[in-house]
Amino acid sequence: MSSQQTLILVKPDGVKRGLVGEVIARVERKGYKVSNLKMLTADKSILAKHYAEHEGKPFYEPLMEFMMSGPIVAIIAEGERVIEGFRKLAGTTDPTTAEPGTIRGDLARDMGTKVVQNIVHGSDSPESAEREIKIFFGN
Ligand code: IDP
Ligand code: MG
Repeated sequence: MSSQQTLILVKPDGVKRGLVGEVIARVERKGYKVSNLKMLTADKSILAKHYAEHEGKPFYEPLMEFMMSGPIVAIIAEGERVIEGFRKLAGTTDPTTAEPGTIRGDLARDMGTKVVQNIVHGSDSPESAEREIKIFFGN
């Protein structure tokens, strides 16, 4: 398989807790290359595009509020099978049951909030990666 790019977001909880370096270090130690990165505070229109698949779900509005609650860091990472590889590094969505050794398993837990705060986002397919990279970095 040829080299891929994925979109990683360090969510507001990760930035507030000072885990930007920890996330990047894990990506780099795995051997992926960081090819672009920026800090921003997301607005509703960017998040509505990014999370379009979740519109109408019970956690959608809390997710939007949470993602706007502070700065985030958007990262493009590159490498062979990086989309799948970063999802494994991140761990499953629920941080309580995410495997130890993963970002979410090691660094997050259920905080009793309406939306799960789990430090990172990672694209889940080549189509999502292409779409999400355009949303955050343009063409
Ligand atoms: P993912 O980030 O592991 O790909 P998605 O299903 O795409 O998970 O959901 C996007 C984000 O929405 C999750 O990372 C999490 O922050 C939040 N979320 C997903 N499912 C739930 C839920 O059932 N309750 C609360 N928050 C959720
Ligand atoms: Mg997802």
